[in-house]
Amino acid sequence: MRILVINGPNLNLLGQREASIYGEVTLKSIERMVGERAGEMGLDVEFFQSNSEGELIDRIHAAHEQKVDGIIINPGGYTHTSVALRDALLAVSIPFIEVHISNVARREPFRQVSYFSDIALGTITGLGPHGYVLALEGLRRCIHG
Ligand code: CA2
Repeated sequence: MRILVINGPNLNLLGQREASIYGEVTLKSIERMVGERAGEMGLDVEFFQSNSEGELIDRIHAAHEQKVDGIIINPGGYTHTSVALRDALLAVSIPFIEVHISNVARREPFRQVSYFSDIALGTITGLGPHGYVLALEGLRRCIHG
């Protein structure tokens, strides 16, 4: 089973700024943690981060060609704005879980809208970096039963 983990804009800054909201763990160490758990679970996992909407869309299209079975995505700020990224996920029909590190429900009103939640298998929010590991487990269960 092949899984792709996608992180959107500014998440490359994790662990370097705004630690009070996003914590002190870097994206590299999140990827290491998810990679280790995927290894234990016998899953193939790849990681992609971009600050550009077009690159994120191109990566989702490529995932379709690669026959990726499931996607874990934190669309960052695009969560609340990007019809184009939503359309890309709909176009490839790859099941995905939406992850947010912070509890968006507790934040500004504009963060209460997600262009992804209604088409995701599920959403994990507010559990910090561990949310990505939980998403991996959820994805395997949803896809494999
Ligand atoms: O909580 C999340 O994971 C978010 O997707 C993060 C996005 C935010 O726009 C969403 O509303 C919720 C922002 C990512 C910015 O990440 C930073 C990390 C460190 C320092 C600065 C920004």
